[in-house]
Amino acid sequence: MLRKKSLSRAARALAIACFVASAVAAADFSGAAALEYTRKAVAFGPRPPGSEANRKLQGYIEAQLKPLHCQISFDAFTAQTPAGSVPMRNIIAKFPGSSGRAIVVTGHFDTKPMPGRVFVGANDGGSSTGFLLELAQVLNATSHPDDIYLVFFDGEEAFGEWSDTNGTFGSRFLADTWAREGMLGRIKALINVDMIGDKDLGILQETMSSAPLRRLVWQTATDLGYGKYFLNFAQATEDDHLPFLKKGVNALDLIDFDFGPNNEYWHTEKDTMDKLSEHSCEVVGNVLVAVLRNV
Ligand code: 1BN
Ligand code: ZN
Repeated sequence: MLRKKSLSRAARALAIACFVASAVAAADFSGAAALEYTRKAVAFGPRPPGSEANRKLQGYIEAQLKPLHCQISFDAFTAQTPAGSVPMRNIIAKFPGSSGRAIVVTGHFDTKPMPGRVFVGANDGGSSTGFLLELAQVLNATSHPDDIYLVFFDGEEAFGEWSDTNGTFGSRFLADTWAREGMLGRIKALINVDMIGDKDLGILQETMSSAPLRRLVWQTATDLGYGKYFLNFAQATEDDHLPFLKKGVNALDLIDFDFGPNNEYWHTEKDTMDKLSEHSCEVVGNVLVAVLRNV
């Protein structure tokens, strides 16, 4: 009897160990999966705000999030752009915690409007979308004390030349919404990812970003053996973190802004899937998953 009981105890312990191991395995960030999501997003073709392809991609993002344990909301607005009024919509997935505080990871899904050219933005718009969709899978399988928000921004790109009022349409709108709602004070950290799929990965130190948050990310990368991908090179770069930074949020931009020789793939028809790698997505994914635990 005693023997039978201890056997069943052993079996239960083994079952629990297997369950824990599988939960941990399920929580690993897969660069291959992130790249596959990216490929699906890019297959919609050029995805400028207001386009049919942009709407179809929104449907795809929503369909991937729907089966997960997250609350999906939409932040729709009409942006005044140099090309006129354009409907835009951010997609927000909240993975609830219990601490009352929040961590936000953001990226954009739109591609730069380039009339007459086929700009598919595999890295610029595609990789951030694929990255966030894979991060959603990881968060779905992991417990976390803080609310974690994943935000898919529309309208990051400028219609023509970038300026304070042309570009970051979605992030400016959400920063205003969250300010009104009293959400900004709950945010421990906001990290934006952009162009992180580049095969030749090199993330610059964005100088307007929060220095302590940047140090945490760089230290985490070094600890994981990924130091060489997180450069010593520092440069101010405007992106979707900026509207939040301007409102006092602890925010950081992770961007590889050296895409191809002399950045020649950036905003050109050369920004295609063959310039990306699973490994680059996985490096940034593993670093961010570790940072989310320690921020
Ligand atoms: C990043 C990717 N950005 C646009 N696509 C923001 C940016 C705009 C970065 C102008 C540098 C210059
Ligand atoms: Zn761009």
